[in-house]
Amino acid sequence: MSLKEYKKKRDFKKTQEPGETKTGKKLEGLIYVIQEHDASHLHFDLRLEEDGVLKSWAVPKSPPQEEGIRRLAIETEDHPLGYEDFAGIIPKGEYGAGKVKIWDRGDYLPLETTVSKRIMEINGKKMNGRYCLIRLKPKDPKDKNWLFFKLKKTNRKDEK
Ligand SMILES: [Mn+2]
Repeated sequence: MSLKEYKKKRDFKKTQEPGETKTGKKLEGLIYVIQEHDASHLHFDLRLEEDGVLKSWAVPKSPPQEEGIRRLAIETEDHPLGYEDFAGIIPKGEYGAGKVKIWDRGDYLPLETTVSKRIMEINGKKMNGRYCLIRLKPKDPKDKNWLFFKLKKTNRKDEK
């Protein structure tokens, strides 16, 4: 987990994005946020707190609010904690230039975490329930393409 790539891509004299991990008040759960990013292509940046950074995926289409919708999610560089509060304009000419809005936020509970798979309970306003992120080629940890979808609600009787 490193912010090297994140820092290399940005000029913090020009962009308002945070340069460092913001320390201070910590929310109860692990951070979950989706930022709508109107860059060269409109996309949605899913970020999940993990090991002191925000793991990040860019979702080119609207996030899967219902079961049965599968979205491509492209793994991107780790972002610093505190980035979940960022909304604003990244200036022209800078990396990711365009408008960033917070689309949804809340917290999440990891249920299963492996190199190529995440199952979690997301508690947001727009996204709620169990979700899965799975690498398209699970045997290739360098592959950046993941699938993101909502899992079926489990009935209590199935959990026995
Ligand atoms: Mn983005």
